[in-house]
Amino acid sequence: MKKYLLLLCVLLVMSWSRFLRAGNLNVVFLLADDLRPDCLGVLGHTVVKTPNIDRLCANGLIFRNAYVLGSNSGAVCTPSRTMIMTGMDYLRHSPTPSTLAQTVKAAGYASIRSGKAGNNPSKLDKVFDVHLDGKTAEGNANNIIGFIQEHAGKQPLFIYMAPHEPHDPQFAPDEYYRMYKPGDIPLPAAFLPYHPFDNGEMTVRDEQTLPWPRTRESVTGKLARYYASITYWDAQCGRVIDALKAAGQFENTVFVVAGDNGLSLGEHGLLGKQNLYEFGGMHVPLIFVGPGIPKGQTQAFAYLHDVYPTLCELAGVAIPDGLDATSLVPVIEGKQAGVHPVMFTAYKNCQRAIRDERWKLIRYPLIDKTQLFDLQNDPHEMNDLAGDPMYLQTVTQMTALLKKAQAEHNDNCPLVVEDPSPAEWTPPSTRRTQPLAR
Ligand SMILES: [Ca+2]
Repeated sequence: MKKYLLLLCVLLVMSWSRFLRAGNLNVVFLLADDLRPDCLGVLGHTVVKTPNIDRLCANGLIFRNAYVLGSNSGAVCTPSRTMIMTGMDYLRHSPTPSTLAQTVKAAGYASIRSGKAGNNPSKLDKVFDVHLDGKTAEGNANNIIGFIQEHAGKQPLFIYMAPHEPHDPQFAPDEYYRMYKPGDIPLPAAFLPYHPFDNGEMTVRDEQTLPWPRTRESVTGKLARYYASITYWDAQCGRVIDALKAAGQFENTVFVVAGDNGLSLGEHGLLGKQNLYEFGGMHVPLIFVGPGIPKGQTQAFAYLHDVYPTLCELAGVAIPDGLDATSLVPVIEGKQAGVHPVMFTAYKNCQRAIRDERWKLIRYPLIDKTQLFDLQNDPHEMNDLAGDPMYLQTVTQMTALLKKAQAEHNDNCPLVVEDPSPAEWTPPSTRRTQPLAR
């Protein structure tokens, strides 16, 4: 009898310590707005300065191939952030069983979202215990630091910092603008003055933030502001990290650093996120840091909204049944090389793409055009192989994979239309030099 009582006590202590560990991990989600998948020092960028994120992520796991699934609107931020919060694919249109904020709240977390308002349905923001728009990265950091000081140690914290930066107009105080000289900044690898054909979204808002043709001066000027805004954002992330350290909460916190979508900034003659190039709209930075997370890099494919179940699993919170997103923890723990065999991305009804480890196919149904790139030898997609008879079989295979992915994602966008438009396009004559309003 004594033996059984002892066993019972041991079991109780074990489950209690498990509960404590699970319940005590804070979650800090640092989501930048329009941060490219290469624009952090820790990702190998040679110009932009991000010392705080670099220090944090030096011990983290970098997902090199993370993507937003796609967008049904030019404002890619909105479906992206909605997918993050719901864990659901935007193409399926099914309701979420529970939002990320609802899930952590039910698990006993104190939660704050401080960031750009109106970037996702406000009903998703209202679930957070505190939801604020701090207007700038500094204002948002201030909100979050106050929240840490008030709640740290009393409840586990869920912090979602989602400021406006570095989205145009690429805000930063002057001291940051002074750090970057356009003349010192190299042009993007795939720079072109014009995009060579009509991708279905040539004159959307983002594309009008510089005149045509794109020039060295205009693009490097924009890049200088963009890098300044990133460095400013990084400094504010550093203040939040310091506040966690001061509160004794840094060691038991899981961090995720990510961007809500990519940005072209001169690649292929484009500026915005309304395209499916690798250095375009959907490819994003994604890094996890925290207890039990190994240091290194993975080429495993990830969807940005996989962050939802992944954070739950890392923090010890039960993942709700019925999410479309997939936990990346098997990759993080080294138990699986990947959870998505290929990566499918979509933009409105004018662009679809599929990639595997080597090949990338982009289909433009409205102009009956296909591109094929060998990403191993041409990571910036400068050499379209689709018209080369040598690659006919690869185009056929990748198109079959694209159709299969469409079926899996409940995507009914036709890949062939009856009366395709001409691929040629002429830039408008507007000479807009000032950034448009946000
Ligand atoms: Ca965005």
